[in-house]
Amino acid sequence: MPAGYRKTLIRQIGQHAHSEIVGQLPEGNWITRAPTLERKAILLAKVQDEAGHGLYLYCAAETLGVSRDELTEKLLDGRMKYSSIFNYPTLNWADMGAVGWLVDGAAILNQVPLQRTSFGPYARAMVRVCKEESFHARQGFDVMRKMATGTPAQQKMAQDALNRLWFPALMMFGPSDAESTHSEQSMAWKIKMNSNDELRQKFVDQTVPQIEFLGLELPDAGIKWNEARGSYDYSDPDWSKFFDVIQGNGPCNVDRLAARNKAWKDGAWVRDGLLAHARKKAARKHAAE
Ligand code: BYC
Repeated sequence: MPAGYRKTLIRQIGQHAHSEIVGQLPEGNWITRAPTLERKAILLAKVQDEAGHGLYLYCAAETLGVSRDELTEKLLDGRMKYSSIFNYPTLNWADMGAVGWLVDGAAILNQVPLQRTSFGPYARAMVRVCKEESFHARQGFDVMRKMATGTPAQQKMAQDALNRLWFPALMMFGPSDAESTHSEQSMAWKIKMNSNDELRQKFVDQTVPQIEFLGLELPDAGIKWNEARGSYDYSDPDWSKFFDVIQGNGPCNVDRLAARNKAWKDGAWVRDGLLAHARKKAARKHAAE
């Protein structure tokens, strides 16, 4: 395997795994405050799914010769990135709808093509991840539908969540193709199957009719159907904000990394205990042979 191919895969799969793990935090924030028992059970299951996605992805990365501890340490000291979207706060219950609908919706568009990526362990992990993400996106849309057709206060919360998360969701696909450093090589290697702008356009085209169905206002005055292109025109996100967020200066970067560092530190005794148990088991097996 060429060194560059391996390095790019470790970067992308590792960052993807970290995103799943850090991505539990904004939604985890609402588990104790879900409005009904049913919504709580659904949200809890979704957040657990994200932990599972992280696990499949770390396992896929391990097949490339990098350990999970090594990847985790690089996340914790800021050497590796995770998706920019998880550096925004979740301020009201409608955000749980908007995250499932927009964030998981964007993730699906990006990940469905990755089921055909050239590296088997990554492609196979994506099959299950995509099935689960489809459920996540639908539950998000369902929360959003309930809020958007609810009381005037609920409708306002739904609109506010859409307005705040729209541009951050567009940024999930990465910088514009002109500024994407890895796209050309990654597409040649089939690590990436589509360019950032292609997937972003697909997301806009898929989501605008859903916004209209919900009866919400469009979050961007620049959204207009373009007959000649057969697609919606839309305004570019403020890319300076995107680069600021991925450099560590988003609204929640410090909190997110602090939460992951605390979890890693607090969980040390569990890891030590499991390793001690595994060593004892192996020694017993060895003695019996
Ligand atoms: N956020 O050359 P480019 C989820 C970085 S989890 C942060 O275009 P590439 C979910 C990029 O790393 C969703 N950084 O990069 C979980 C590079 O910097 P480095 C995560 C970003 O890799 C829980 C630089 O910008 N999905 O769905 O060719 C709950 C130049 O960019 C971002 C994946 O990870 C960003 N948004 O393309 C709910 C999918 N965008 O590394 C949901 C797999 C770019 O040189 N990953 N950067 O320092 C990919 O498909 C690609 O890595 C990306 C970026 C399209 C994200």
